[in-house]
Amino acid sequence: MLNYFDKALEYGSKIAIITENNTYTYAQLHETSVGIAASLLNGAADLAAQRVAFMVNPGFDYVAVQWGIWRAGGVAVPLCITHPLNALQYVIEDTQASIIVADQGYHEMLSILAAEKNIMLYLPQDLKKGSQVALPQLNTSRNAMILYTSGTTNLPKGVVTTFEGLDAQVSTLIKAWEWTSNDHTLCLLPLHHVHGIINVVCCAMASGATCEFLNKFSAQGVFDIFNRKQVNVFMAVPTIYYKLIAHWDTLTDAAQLQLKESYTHFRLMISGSAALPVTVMDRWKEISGHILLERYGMTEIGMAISNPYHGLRMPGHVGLALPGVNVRLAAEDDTEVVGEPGEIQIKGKNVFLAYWQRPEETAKSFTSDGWFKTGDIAVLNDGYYKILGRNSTDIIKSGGYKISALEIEEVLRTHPLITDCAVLAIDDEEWGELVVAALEADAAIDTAEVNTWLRALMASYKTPKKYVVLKDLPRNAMGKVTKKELKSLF
Ligand code: MLC
Ligand code: AMP
Repeated sequence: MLNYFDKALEYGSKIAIITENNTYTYAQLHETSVGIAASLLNGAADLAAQRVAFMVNPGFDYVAVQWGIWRAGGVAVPLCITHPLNALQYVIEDTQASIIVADQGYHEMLSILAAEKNIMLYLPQDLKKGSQVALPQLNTSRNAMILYTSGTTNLPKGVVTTFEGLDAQVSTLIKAWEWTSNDHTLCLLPLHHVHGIINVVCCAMASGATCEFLNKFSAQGVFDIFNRKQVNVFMAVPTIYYKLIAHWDTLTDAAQLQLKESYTHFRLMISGSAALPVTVMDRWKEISGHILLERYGMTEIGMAISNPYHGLRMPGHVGLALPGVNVRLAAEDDTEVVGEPGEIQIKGKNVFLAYWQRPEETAKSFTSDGWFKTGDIAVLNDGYYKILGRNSTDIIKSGGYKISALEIEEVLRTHPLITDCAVLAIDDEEWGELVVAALEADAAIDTAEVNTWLRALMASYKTPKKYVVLKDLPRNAMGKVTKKELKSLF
């Protein structure tokens, strides 16, 4: 990771980033990130692992700010650009960020919080003007990034990764998927999660490849870029492939023919972040001629398991352990199991350092002999891992986003007309899983009003897509809500 910066100088005039309005070379990225680092340092020798939160749209400024933070010795905390203020505030306060860098469009929302908390708030363009100063020498064991992930606790946890960890996550993918400086990828994923940050942007930048950005996903927008025949490596979540297929079906024969030609230009198309339905894989092959490469990962570990670049890509399976990543299946007592389903446990330099300021949570997520417990259950078939499910029904995956049922329940219970509630997932062809909620409330409660109220408090993708209202939620003898029973109501 730290040697990206020197490599960027070597790549020099090569195009690093393409946005809707501009192209930027590696030399520009290098120079701009030095300026940003100098401004962030503001006379100090080293940010000394201060957390710098940044809310910058995907594109050149995002990467330049990320690099600038790292080069100044800060810890990069990317904020989700669609989160409402209270969700942003949670991350800013939890990380005790001392600096925020935000695009103009987000300044108004963040300015009161920044002033109240005495946090410096900058625009990316203000920072770019920094002059040349000596930048700190960074050790790879230093903290580099904190990403927030929902889990089995009601509040999201910050996942801390060091430079060494990020390096391991990136280098295994460059090797396994054969990234080179001739590659040209398209980034349409959000940049506060590993899929977009590590697999797309960091792998591209570390390889001297070109990364093109599409800021607002639309199937036609993707196809327009494909038709330019420059993109040759593409990564997305299964929902995106579903949406691309649905749009393809509406196209004229001529438009389909044009796209078919553009697909011959690709060398690799990957799916991950959620289970890829075999029906989507088959249909995509029919349309594009490409066998999607499915892989498995997690915020805490980057990628761990992948179908091979060369060789059999087994439908319904996530593949084999990536180079440098140790994978085992374990029983509930954390002993290894062979030939039967078990929890995926991971060891390797790719594994995160800790949950930010949560030593107990961190300790609980590792076995006594240092394996990270993913909570995902899998089985090995002919040497290929197949994901069977998760050991918690409170974790929901919708369109590739991980959503905590407990987090939503906690907020719903603060509504004055809701006495109790249960949030659960139902299967959905397009989204993988859909969030739904059962409310214990007076039947007269207006669920549309509840939804509007909730959307002011959390990202809209987390809000339930369906509600049922019950006088009493079904409970077992212990008084615990029986979510399985509720599922049938949807
Ligand atoms: C959007 N909506 C969703 C949703 N995304 N609802 C449920 N689940 C989702 N994932 C809803 C919005 O709330 C909105 O509702 C409506 O859909 C339109 O919103 P949008 O923003 O215009 O949607 P769209 O751009 O079409 O987004 C779909 C998507 C997006 C698939 C492009 O969800 C996405 O980028 N997903 C990828 C997430 C990701 O990167 N995950 C990786 C995590 S890392 P309304 O009511 O307002 O109309 C990880 C590790 C690993 O998992 O292995 O990679
Ligand atoms: P996140 O915590 O957002 O990084 O999401 C990680 C989770 O996504 C994993 O723990 C899995 O449950 C799920 N996941 C990622 N890739 C796959 C895949 N290919 N198939 C099934 N589940 C996946």
